[in-house]
Amino acid sequence: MSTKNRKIIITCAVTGAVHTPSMSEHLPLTPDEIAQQSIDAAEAGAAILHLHARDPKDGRPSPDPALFDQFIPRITEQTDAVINITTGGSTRMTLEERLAFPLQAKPEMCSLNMGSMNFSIHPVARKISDWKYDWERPYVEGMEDLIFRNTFKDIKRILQQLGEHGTRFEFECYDVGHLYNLAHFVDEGLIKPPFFIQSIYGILGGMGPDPENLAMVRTTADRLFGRESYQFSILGAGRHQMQLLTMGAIMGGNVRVGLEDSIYLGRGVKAKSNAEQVHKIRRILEELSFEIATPAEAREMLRLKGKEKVGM
Ligand code: KMH
Ligand code: ZN
Repeated sequence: MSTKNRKIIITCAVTGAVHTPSMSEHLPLTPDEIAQQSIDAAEAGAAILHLHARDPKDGRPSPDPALFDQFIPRITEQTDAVINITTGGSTRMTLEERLAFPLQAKPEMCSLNMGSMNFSIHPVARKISDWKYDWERPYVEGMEDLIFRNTFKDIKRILQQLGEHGTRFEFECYDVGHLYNLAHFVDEGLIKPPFFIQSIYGILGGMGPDPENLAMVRTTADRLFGRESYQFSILGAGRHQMQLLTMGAIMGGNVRVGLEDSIYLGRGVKAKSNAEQVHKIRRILEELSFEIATPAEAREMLRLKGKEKVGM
C-alpha cells in the first residue's frame, strides 16, 4: 500500500489467552471488564479490537460462544470499531472450539495464524510465586510441551469456511516462512488482496524482537506480494512492544497494542488498561506527524464487508 498520505490503523488485542490473572490485576477477565476495556480502547483510537473470551469464574481462556455473546453486542452498540475475533483461541483448544464463535458471528475480521509452531511463555512461570488460581501454573508451565497447531489443512478450512461469509483476516505471521505460507494460499486463489499482514516479533517459538527482522519481513513481503497488495502491521510482544511499533510505523506499517501482547506500559510499569497502551502509541505516532485511521478508514483500507453484515 502506498505510504503517501496514509493513515495508521491501531489494533488493540484486549485480553488474549497467553497472560494469566496472576501476571496483571489489570488483565480484563469478565465480560464486563472485556467490554469496558474494549470500549475505552476504541475511544482512545483503536480502529480494530482483537478479541478472545475468558471464563469469568477464574479468568481461564474459553471458546464458549455464550461468553462472547455477553460482551460483543455491548462493544458494537457503543463503538464503531471493527470486531476481529480470534481463530487462534489458545494452544489447548481444538480447531472446532476455536471456530465455534467465529462461524456463528461471521465477523468483519478474524485472526488467522499462518503456521504450526512452538508458542510459549513458560519461563515466566519461574518469576511468579503467588498464583491466584490453581489452573494458571500448569497452564503456563505446560506450554513448554504444546504445539500451536495450524496445519495447511486447518488454514484452508478457516479461509474457506469464514471467507464464504466475507470475513477478512489478520494474517498472524510469526516467522518469515509464514509469509511463504500466505503466498501459497494466494497462489491457490483462496485469498485476495489487500492482505493484512500482522508481523509478530518476540514470541518464544517465533522471530525474536531484533529490529533487523522488521526489515527482513518487509522486504520479503514486498517481494512476494508487492507493496500495493498488502497492509503491513507490527506486533511486538512484551517489553519490546512500543519500540518495535514505532519503528514499524516509520517503515510504513500499522500497529497492534493490547494486554494480550504486553502487560506493560513501559519499563517495569504495568499498563492499567488497554486504553493506556492505545493512548501511548497514539501519542508517539502523532508526535511523529502520523495520522491515526478511524474505523471507517480502516474498513476502507482493508476492504471489510461492514458492521451491518455480520451475524453478531
Ligand atoms: N497472541 C498473539 C501473539 C490469535 O489470537 O489468533 C497472536 C494472536 C493469535 O492474537
Ligand atoms: Zn489473539
